[in-house]
Amino acid sequence: LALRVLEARATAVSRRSRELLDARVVVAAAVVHDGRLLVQQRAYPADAAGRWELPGGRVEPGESDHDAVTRECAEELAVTVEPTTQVGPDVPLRADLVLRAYAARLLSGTPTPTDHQATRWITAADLATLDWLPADRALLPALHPLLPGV
Ligand code: 9L3
Ligand code: MG
Repeated sequence: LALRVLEARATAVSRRSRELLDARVVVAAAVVHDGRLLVQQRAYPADAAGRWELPGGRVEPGESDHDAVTRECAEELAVTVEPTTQVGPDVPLRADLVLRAYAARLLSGTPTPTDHQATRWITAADLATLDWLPADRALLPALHPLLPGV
């Protein structure tokens, strides 16, 4: 009996570790161009509408983080970007979902929102003034050094 109890516990522990390892990723792009950061204003859902975020979205099964950054920026903004290194920490969105930002270079296009209320190119001084989504706000200390000082 003791052995079966131990086995059951081991199964529960390994299921939990698999859940943590499988945490899904939402990527975000920190596109800096001419000393400004590209941000966009959400249109939905209601509690996020009007608030600002880095462009991005969920990584699809089998897709790399970098490919997801490029795809999301093409879909949401009609621009071509090249992602590079991660910026800041993984920020928990929910128990099974994290937000992961990557620095990215603008290769071509003019940002044109397809799914958002607005886009803006902001300066370091603007960072503190926007009404950010909470997860994106956690990235501000890591975003600040990407922009020229004021
Ligand atoms: N999210 C938060 N900050 C961001 C992005 C791109 C996304 N910079 C959150 C909002 C949603 C979830 O991640 O709850 C999925 O993002 P999307 O597919 O709605 O863009
Ligand atoms: Mg999105």
